Order: sequence, then C-alpha cells, then structure tokens
Amino acid sequence: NYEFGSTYAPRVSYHFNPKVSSYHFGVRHPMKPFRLMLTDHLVSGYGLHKIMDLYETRKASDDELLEFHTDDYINFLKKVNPDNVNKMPRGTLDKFNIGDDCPIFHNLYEYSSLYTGASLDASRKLLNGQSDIAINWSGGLHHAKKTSPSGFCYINDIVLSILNLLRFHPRVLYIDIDLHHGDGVQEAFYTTDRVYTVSFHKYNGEFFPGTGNYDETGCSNGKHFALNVPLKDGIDDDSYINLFKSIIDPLITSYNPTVIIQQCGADSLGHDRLGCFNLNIKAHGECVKFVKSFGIPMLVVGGGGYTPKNVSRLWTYETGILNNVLLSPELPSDIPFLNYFDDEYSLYPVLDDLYENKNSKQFLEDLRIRCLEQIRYLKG
Ligand code: ZLM
Ligand code: CA
Ligand code: ZN
Repeated sequence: NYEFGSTYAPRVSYHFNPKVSSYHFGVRHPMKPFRLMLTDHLVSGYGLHKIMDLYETRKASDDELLEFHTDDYINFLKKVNPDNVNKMPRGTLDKFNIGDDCPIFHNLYEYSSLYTGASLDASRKLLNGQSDIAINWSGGLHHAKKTSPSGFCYINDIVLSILNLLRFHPRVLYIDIDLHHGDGVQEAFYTTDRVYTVSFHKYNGEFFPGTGNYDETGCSNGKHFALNVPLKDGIDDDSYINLFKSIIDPLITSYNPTVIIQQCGADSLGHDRLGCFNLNIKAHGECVKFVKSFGIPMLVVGGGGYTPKNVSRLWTYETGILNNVLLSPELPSDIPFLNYFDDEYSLYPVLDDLYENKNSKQFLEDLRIRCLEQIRYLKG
C-alpha cells in the first residue's frame, strides 16, 4: 500500500454493524448481505480500519423512518414475518409490492433499520464536522418508495440521509453509479432545487425499474435539477470515465453543492450476476476518486452488486481511495473466507471481457452534449 494525494487528507469515518450481513433474502435471491461481511474482512485485512474512525452502528428509530415513509407501511414492515405473511388481509401483499424481488424474510425490519441507522450516523458525522467523508457500504438502497419496497430495497436510507443533511445544507448533490436507475431518490426530490440528482444506468425502457430516460429532468422548482444518463450494454472503462468526468465536472462547478452523496452500486462492474456493463474495479473507483478531488464533504454508500467477491474487492478498493491509499493487488492472506477469492488472488481481476460495447462513439457524444445542455440551465 502507498499513499497518494497528500494535499487533501480527509477525516474518514466507516459505519458498519456486522449484524447487517447476517440476514437472508432467500436461497436463490441475488441480494446477499453476506457480501458486506466479506468487504469488512478485506477492509481490515488491508489495515484500513486503523486509519479511519470506526463506528458500530445502531438501528434507526421508527420516528427516523417516518421522516420519509408512511405510518401504514412502517407498521406493516414491523409486524410482517414469514409465518404470518400469508394470513394478511387480501390485497396487502400487492399493495406493498411483496414478491420475488422484495420477499418477506426473518427480521426484515431489523435489517432495514440497521442499514438505515448506519447512513443516518454517517450523515450526522458530516453535519457536526467530525468527518469529511463518511462511508456506509450497507446502505445505498435507492429504489425504496414512500409507501412500498421496490427492487430489493425496503427503506430508502439515501432519501432519509439527504433529508437530514438538508437541515443545514443548502444544496445536496446525489450521484448514482449503480447499474440501475436511482428512481426512489429522484422521485423524492423531483420538485426541489435543493437536491440535484444524477444517475448513470442501463436504460432501454424495459430494464428495471423502467425509468431514467434523459427527458426526466425534474419539475416545478426542481425543473433541471434531475439528470439521467441512459446507457446501453457493455460500456467500457474509458467511455464511462470520460462521460462521467465530462458531466460531473461542470455539474459540481455550476451547482456548487455543499455536500455530495455518492451511491457506488457494484452491479455496474463487468461479470456481475445481474449486470451488463464492462467496467473494471479501477474504472469504477476512478469515479469516486474524481468526486473526492473536489474536496466537498461526502457521504459514500453501497447499493447493488451481485457477485460478492467483486463487490467486496470494489468497496475495499474505494475505501482505500477515500483514505488516499492505493492498495496492492495481493490480497491479505490471513482473512476469513479467503477461498471466495480463489478465482484470482488479486484485488484487480480482469472484468471487461464479457459484453460487446453497444454504446457507439456517436451515441456517447450525443448523450454527452444532451447532458451538458441540461447542466447549462443552472446558470443565469
Ligand atoms: N422478477 N429469486 C436492483 C433490483 C432489480 C422485475 C423480473 C423476480 C431480479 C431477480 C428474486 C429467487 C439495485 C425486475 C424479476 C424473479 C419481476 C430484478 C428471487 C432472480 C431472482 O432467482 C431469483 C426466487 C430474483 C430477482 C433475479 N430482479 C433481477 N432483476 C429486478 C430488480 C436493485 O441493485 O438497484 C439496488 C440494490 N426486477 O426486473 C421483474 C420485473 C420480478
Ligand atoms: Ca445508477
Ligand atoms: Zn442495481
């Protein structure tokens, strides 16, 4: 390991409760909270826990969840369990969107309040100035709606954290590099100019959640304060990094946010079980490094990511970046679950070799121009 970027040495806090990794969505369900345990072992195996402030997080309270979600929905989450779910009144499961994507599993409510408590603790450290960067890899569940779960997300920890930050911050920038559209966060702040949301994602009108075309740009006071970057399969490192930087740079300069929240969903990596992009770990991390280089306080959360060994590699690498540490490729040899990495005992496996890049130069250039036109509305 060696250090880089000596000019800006942020105080970094790391928010985690090992308990959050012990819940199960069901045997074949792609969302595996265990990936968080794998990440935590890798982070400490590389010695990163010694240079951050570590906080074992608490559960969010009901009152905290009710800042965004409805009474009706929170009460349902609290009382439902695998044994009583089929005895609920007719229509309840449809109303609350319960099914294969969002199943009822044991202690679902506890799981949701734990990852949310971690994001709220992290936002509090930024608010009171004790941290410049606060990390919660168990958060980032960007699809959850006010009245229902969606896409593996039950409580929207991002919306709740942003609401908390808005108490003192005039302008919050939300950046989402998960493979999927950050619809829950976009929707929650669609009519305000105090939160700017931008999401990069796969889009074809069908791919989950179906939204996120470039014509969704906000409404009312929020007109021009939402930006969508719809991409096709197979985007590669250079195209993604170039597009990301050429959008985020003018966006930060024009909007001048006082705090940034970055969702780092790992399903945009190549070889993801649900993914279709061709990004390597270093390219994903470059987007985090670039945002950090502006020196604005950051809340960094996880999100999707369905090939656990690569999720944990990515988030460990990004924990290093946020601490100005470049991690050596050799994995620490003394960590539990080392056998999960027996495909290649490296932090940087080759992931860009699976999909054809369907994003032509022309398509990307047109998209970039369209995005810059949107950003230009901020001036004047
Ligand atoms: N079926 N089991 C991303 C959220 C993506 C909706 C198509 C469910 C799956 C998927 C669940 C074991 C984030 C859709 C899918 C099958 C309707 C999605 C359970 C496999 C399984 O084997 C599976 C019974 C399951 C779910 C695949 N679901 C793949 N893609 C998406 C939701 C969340 O990464 O953005 C943030 C954490 N749902 O495409 C269907 C339309 C439900
Ligand atoms: Ca996204
Ligand atoms: Zn996703």
